[in-house]
Amino acid sequence: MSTTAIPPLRPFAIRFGADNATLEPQGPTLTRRMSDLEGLFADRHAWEQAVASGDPVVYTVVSSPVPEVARELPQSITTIQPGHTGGEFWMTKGHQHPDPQGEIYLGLAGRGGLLLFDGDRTEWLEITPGVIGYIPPGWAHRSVNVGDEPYRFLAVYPGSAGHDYGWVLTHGMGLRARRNGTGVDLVPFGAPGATSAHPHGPTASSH
Ligand code: M6P
Ligand code: ZN
Repeated sequence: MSTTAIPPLRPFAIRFGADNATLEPQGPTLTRRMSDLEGLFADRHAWEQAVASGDPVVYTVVSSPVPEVARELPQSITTIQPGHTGGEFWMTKGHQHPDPQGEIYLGLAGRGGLLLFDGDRTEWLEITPGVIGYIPPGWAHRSVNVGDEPYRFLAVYPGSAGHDYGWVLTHGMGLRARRNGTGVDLVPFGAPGATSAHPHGPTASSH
């Protein structure tokens, strides 16, 4: 099986291949390149240069066959490559759930951060292998690779939660994660040197 299953599903086991982040059975895979992250890095010029020089893959999302529909519980494995653009660590687009429901992330490999923003308060959780990050309903979430190796995590979320990317473009994420030597600087989202969150950003999309 390499496509999304149609309910009602029967109980089944999924084998996770830790070496290359495969799932068996496996559902759809999503690849996000630098060009897919328009309007998200503070330094637009650095982002344009990265797109022009190879448009690298920033992260991939491998899903199980469980569909994103009400009452089901889809899972996915996200792998964010190490890198930084304009001093900002490579990251996911980040999204809010249109239907405010919780989600969990379990660290599998590498060093990551989970940035959460409810429109007012911001939280930063360090996610390393074995750590579970809890995303409460109503908190937008973005993952960041703060290490030198691929950062990988398992996500489990309600099938009807949805993905609202426009919310992040409108509201930002409260903080940005910048590289500082071997460490991380968390700076205010609109700090000096940063452009606004979405001067030419894409519009909301469902994925
Ligand atoms: C995790 C889950 C997915 C999400 C993915 C990438 O695997 O939260 O639902 O799609 O991360 O994040 P984004 O959708 O923000 O690009
Ligand atoms: Zn989510």
